[in-house]
Amino acid sequence: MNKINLQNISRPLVMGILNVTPDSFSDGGRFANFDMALQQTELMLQQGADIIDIGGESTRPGAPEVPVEQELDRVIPVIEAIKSRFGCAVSLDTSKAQVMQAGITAGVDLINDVCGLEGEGVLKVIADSDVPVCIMHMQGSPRTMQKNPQYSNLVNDIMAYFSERIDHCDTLGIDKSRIIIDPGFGFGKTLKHNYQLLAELEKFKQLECPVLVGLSRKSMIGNLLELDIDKRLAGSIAAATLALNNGADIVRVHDVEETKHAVRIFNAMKYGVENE
Ligand code: 7PJ
Repeated sequence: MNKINLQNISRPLVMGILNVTPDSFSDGGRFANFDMALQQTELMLQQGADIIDIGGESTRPGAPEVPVEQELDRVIPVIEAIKSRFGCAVSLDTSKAQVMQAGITAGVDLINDVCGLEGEGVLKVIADSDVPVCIMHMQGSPRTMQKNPQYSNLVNDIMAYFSERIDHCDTLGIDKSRIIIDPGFGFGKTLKHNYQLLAELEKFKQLECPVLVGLSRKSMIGNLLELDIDKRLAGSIAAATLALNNGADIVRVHDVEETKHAVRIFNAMKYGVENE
C-alpha cells in the first residue's frame, strides 16, 4: 500500500472510514470492537482503499463530546495494530492535540481535523511534526452547527476561512504543501448550501491544495431522497462521482468497493482507458 504523497495526487484517492465509536451515526458502533476494526480495515484495503481514516469521536450533529482518555483508548491500539499488520496509509480523525500527538507517535500518515486545527494546542503539535493535515471547514460546533447556518457568500466565505488558516499555519512553520482542504459537507450547511458547494467545488482548486470531500451516507443525500442510512449507497456514489468530476482529489467513504468503481469510471473518462 502506498503512502500518500500530497504533491503528486495524479489520480483520485479513496479514503475508507473506520469508526471506532459506539455511537457513530451510520454504522452505529459495529467497529467498536478491536477485531472488527481490523477485519473491516483488511476488507477496505482489499477493496482498494488508499487511506484508512480512523475516528474515535462521533461528529454527528448533537453528539456528546468524548473525554481524551477514552478517545485515546479507542484509537491508539487500533492504529498501532493496523500500522504493524497492514502498513497502509492511516489518517486520524480527531480535533484534540493529545490524541493527535499520540497518533503521530503511533505513525499516522495524516491528521484529519473537522475543527480546522482550531483546538487548544493543536497547531503546536502539528508544527512540531511533519504529518500532512486535512483542514475541514465547519460553521459552529457539532452541537450547534445545523441550527441556522448562514453565509454572506458561501464559497467565498469558506475560501476566506481556508486562506486564513493556510496563512496562519505558514507563520507557525506548517507549510502549505502539507495541507489538504475540505469544505465540510453537512457541517453548518443547509441542504441548499451542500449542493451549491458540490456544484462549485472546482473553485477550491484555486487555493492549490488537494481537496478532500466527505459525502458518504450524509443527510444531504438522505434528506433529499428521503431515505434512511442503509438506502443511501446509490446516492453516495452519485455524489462522489460528481465531486470527482468537479475536482475532488480524495473521497472519504464508507463503501470502498462501489466508490472504487466510480473512481475507475471517472479515470477512464478523464484520462483514457489505462493498462489495456
Ligand atoms: C467528514 C470528516 C468530512 C472530513 C466526518 C460523517 C461525519 N472528515 N469526518 N470530511 N465527516 N475531512 O462521516 O458523516 O466530511 S464525520
